[in-house]
Amino acid sequence: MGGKLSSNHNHHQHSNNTPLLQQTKHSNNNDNHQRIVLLGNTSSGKSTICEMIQYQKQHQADKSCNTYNLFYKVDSNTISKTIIEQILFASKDISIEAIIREYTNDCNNFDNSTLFALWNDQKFRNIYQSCQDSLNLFENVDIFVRKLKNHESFIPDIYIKGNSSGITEYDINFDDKKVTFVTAGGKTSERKKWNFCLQGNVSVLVYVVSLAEFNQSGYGDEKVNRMDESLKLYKELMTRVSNSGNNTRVVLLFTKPDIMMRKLRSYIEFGRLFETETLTDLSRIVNDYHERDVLNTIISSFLTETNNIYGKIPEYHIIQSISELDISQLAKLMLNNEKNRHYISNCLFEKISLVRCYQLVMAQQLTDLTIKCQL
Ligand SMILES: Nc1nc2c(ncn2[C@@H]2O[C@H](COP(=O)(O)OP(=O)(O)O)[C@@H](O)[C@H]2O)c(=O)[nH]1
Ligand SMILES: [Mg+2]
Repeated sequence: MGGKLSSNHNHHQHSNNTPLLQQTKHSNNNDNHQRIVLLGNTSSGKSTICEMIQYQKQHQADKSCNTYNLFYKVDSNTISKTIIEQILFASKDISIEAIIREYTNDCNNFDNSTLFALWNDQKFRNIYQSCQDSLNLFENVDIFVRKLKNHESFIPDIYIKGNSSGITEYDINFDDKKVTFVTAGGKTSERKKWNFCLQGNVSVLVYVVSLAEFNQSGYGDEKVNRMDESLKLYKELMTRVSNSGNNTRVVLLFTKPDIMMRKLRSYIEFGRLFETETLTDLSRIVNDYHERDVLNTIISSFLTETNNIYGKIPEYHIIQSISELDISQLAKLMLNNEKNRHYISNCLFEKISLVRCYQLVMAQQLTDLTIKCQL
């Protein structure tokens, strides 16, 4: 697993003696080679972002070619098998084996049809839900199953990805510009390689934070909260950037807003006090389940740290890394040097649903309703 695109990206060895965060020689819009470095905790979406950008570029370059096939490196049956095996391995619920045996006797041969059957079984879904966050299980099984059932063309391992290790470089051409996206694994054991990514020219340093990690524990360390860990790592990184004396462009990228919303709507507790002052850009975001309060609190904590250390507020964007629209907007913003715009994923501006309206009416909380028609 892990969805390695071996033909499209490279693993590199780096020497130890190049200075960190050298002032990039090409720092304006006319650069013909940029180096964009993405760092952040494990599972924050770094590889997904690079692969989605690479996929989109390839698709734009040759619309007639079946890009899905080029990127389709892992068969969906193999991914279904891995999903079931991981849930079986991770769960402490002894009934899981019996549930799986209701659908198959051959525990060496799970495939898509086994996953479809199990995913329809509420007992199996409950077990998955109960251990998902503590055991770092895949978060997009629902989307994966739905897309398979609808026979959609999609790259399965964009949604279900294993942890990456080492440094990976993706060379992508944007018109006359060559951009190298560099990422490194985010697990504790991988973080010492971050320095290598920062050697040499860095056009943009992107720090990626998953908004869904507020209730997750550190990878391999249950005592650590993953969001606190991300903030601590960010502080350390920013201190290094600041000490290097270079005016490196820093972008904070918040991912998984959809999963954050899903968690809050299932009444998973945020467990921290809300920041009272709301960032202007976030004021229009839905707040039925404190989505805006949570988002504002997380983002504000990162912005405050940057301001304390670096003396300025960095750019920030909120994207769903699996959304083609969000990815194309992000690529534009990073390459065009649009430093003052914050991109916020559309998924956070959901219109109020009929179900939610009904709930509000029943709770006598709906005091005013305006319906506008566009003819
Ligand atoms: N639903 C959803 N899933 C995401 C998002 N970003 C990343 N993922 C999923 O999170 C998992 C881990 O992402 P990955 O790119 O491997 O993280 P990395 O460890 O930072 O490289 C993958 O299965 C992605 O599909 C997002 O914004 N929304
Ligand atoms: Mg990765």
